[in-house]
Amino acid sequence: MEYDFLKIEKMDGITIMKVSAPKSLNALNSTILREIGDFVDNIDETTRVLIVTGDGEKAFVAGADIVEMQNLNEEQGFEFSQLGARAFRHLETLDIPVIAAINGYALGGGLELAMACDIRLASSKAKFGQPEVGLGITPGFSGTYRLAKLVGQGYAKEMIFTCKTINAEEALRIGLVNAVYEPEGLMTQALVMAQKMVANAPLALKYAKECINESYDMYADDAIELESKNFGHCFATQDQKEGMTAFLEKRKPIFNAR
Ligand code: DAK
Repeated sequence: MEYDFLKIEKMDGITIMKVSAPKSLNALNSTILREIGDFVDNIDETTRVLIVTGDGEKAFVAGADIVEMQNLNEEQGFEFSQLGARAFRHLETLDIPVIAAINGYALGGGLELAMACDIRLASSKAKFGQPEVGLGITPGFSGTYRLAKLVGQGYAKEMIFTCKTINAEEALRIGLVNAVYEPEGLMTQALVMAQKMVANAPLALKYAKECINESYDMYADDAIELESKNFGHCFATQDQKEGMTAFLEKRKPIFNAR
């Protein structure tokens, strides 16, 4: 499918998905949300790591599109929320690692998009916030859930209740992002991290991601059981044979595509 608001670039197992609506600082309208949903639903088998970023130097994504949301009624508000929530949940549960390269404003739905990714790398110019209650709404693409999960309820409530915007240094301090780079180095660093992941066994990555994602909402015994099951599944893969044989033969492993 051709996209109006997504730019897709592919290289050596890595795909970059760039949200591109420069006139509104990449704000998410329903067409963009549908396009993200479609892209994630149909991601091809050659993609081993996905990088999500925003077009331009100013914004990752400056939120959901306020122009479109302005006149929604209750039912349409629910549908709009579901569109984003569904696409972001599928992104979060993709069986490959997803890195957000946050190049500027990540506000509202933009921060929610970044939080649906596995890892967040930020430009030193990035700014983060959930300004929804100042617009008369709650975060609608799972921000209340994921922000509290990432930074703890206290700080999440402070950000959401006060609409405070924080800079990259503060985001790093509270664990919202993994690392901060100068703007010109951000994509290079995202690619370096992605290449390290591409070099590892795809099915083992998939099982490890599933364990980390699922175990958050499980009892300890269930989480430990899931890890044992997935550990066992690895021994049915060619990648396990190759990984261990390569180690013993003192060479680099060559892993199968996923
Ligand atoms: N929506 C639509 N247009 C936006 C936008 C947005 N979120 N953010 C920026 N723009 C547009 C501006 O209106 C402006 O358009 P023109 O005037 O040029 O036509 C253009 O982008 C450039 O923005 P500024 O002129 O304002 O640029 P500044 O550098 O002065 O300021 C800013 C940059 C990012 C600080 C500022 O634009 C800003 O505060 N933007 C709004 C940020 C925001 O509040 N984002 C959160 C949106 S609410 C739900 C579903 C989803 C959500 C909630 C509920 N359900 C249905 C339950 C999620 C909600 C949100 O994400």
